[in-house]
Amino acid sequence: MKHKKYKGKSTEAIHAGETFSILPTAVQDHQAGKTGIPLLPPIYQNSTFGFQTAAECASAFIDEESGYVYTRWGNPTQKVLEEKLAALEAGESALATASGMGAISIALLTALADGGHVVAMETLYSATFNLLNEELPRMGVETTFVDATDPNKIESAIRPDTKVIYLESPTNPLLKLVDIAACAEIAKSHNITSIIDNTFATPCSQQPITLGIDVVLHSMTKYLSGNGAVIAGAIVGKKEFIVQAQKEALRNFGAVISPFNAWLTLLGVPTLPLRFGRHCENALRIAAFLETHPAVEWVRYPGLPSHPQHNLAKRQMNGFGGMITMELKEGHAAGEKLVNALQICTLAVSLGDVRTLVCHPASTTHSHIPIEVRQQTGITDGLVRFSIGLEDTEDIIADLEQALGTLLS
Ligand code: LCS
Repeated sequence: MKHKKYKGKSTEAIHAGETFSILPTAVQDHQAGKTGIPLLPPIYQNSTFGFQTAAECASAFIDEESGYVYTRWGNPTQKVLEEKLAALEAGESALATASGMGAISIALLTALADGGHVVAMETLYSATFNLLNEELPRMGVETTFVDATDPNKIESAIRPDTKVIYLESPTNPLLKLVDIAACAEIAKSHNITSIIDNTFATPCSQQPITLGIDVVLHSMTKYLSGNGAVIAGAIVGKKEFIVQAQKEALRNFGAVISPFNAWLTLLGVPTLPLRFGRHCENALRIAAFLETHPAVEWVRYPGLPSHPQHNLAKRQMNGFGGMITMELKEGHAAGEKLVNALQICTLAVSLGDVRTLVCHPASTTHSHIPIEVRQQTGITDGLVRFSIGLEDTEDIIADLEQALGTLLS
């Protein structure tokens, strides 16, 4: 796939993927002089595609790049989105999926098609951890979890049967970073597939493929769509890997994106660079404010000099993102009190929304996990995670100030 080279991310987010030859009806109508070109791709809301002759149908089966047969195998609306994603992540090809977990599962099933062992970052999004720790072992795939903030620990865990190095940076919810270029180098030197979940950073902040990573994953539910309207995911990588993922695991396990969700995501992507810039600006100011508050024990934000990997963040990231994690001095009770007192910040899971979302894992998402296990993985009682939205900074700070104030009285 060839991409036009644009000078900036915003132009790319708006124009990449608009190769109208992949919109069959639109281009035919345009060529026949019947219509102008639709500037927003149509939603091809159909499960199957009809043919006039057996020969036409047979050729679509053989050359799937030029023809569509069945939406589980591909759909023109999905294809426009995929072209845009490949351009944004500087990858050869992309595959949109039904969810972020769909993307992670399909990428792992593809890279582990012949079985093997995984070396993974020890703190990952919880469902990813469950997939590696509970689901894949049932299929004979073992994972060694290591503190990948030290790339040497990855190298030491590699076995002769290791097929995948699996990373997230920044991690959910502790915002730890990995040195992406160093990890990619280790993977290359051992001929192992490197995979990274780039959901928190987005391609506006870092493009792991340009740092040597093989496969980039996204939950497009988050910043890429940005509208809080869809569950969607993406895999970006070499064409050979993407074609294999599409023809084998995706097709057979069925985690396909719906044409409508692909279209809704396409509405969000063009404003990603603009939104991401604002998420970053807001988050940096809010993180600095939180750090000075007497009810707060510590704040983790890659853009703050207090982040243990701030130098790596400055080297590797172009914008530190919209996620902030902090620890309250008074623990569990303070966490509950804070989320109850907030008025603009909304208590909700997920992230990357236009609204500021707040979550207190100990009383919600992680309440069923024994306290010793939570503490081992850093999910402490006073931990609060913010996905800073696009509201005016002053309003978010005022809301935080009044809610944190209730913890001091
Ligand atoms: N990767 C990361 C880093 C995530 O944060 C999530 C979801 C996923 C993958 C899975 O994406 P999905 O299948 O939901 O599209 N993170 C969530 C969170 O922190 N709260 O709710 C969902």
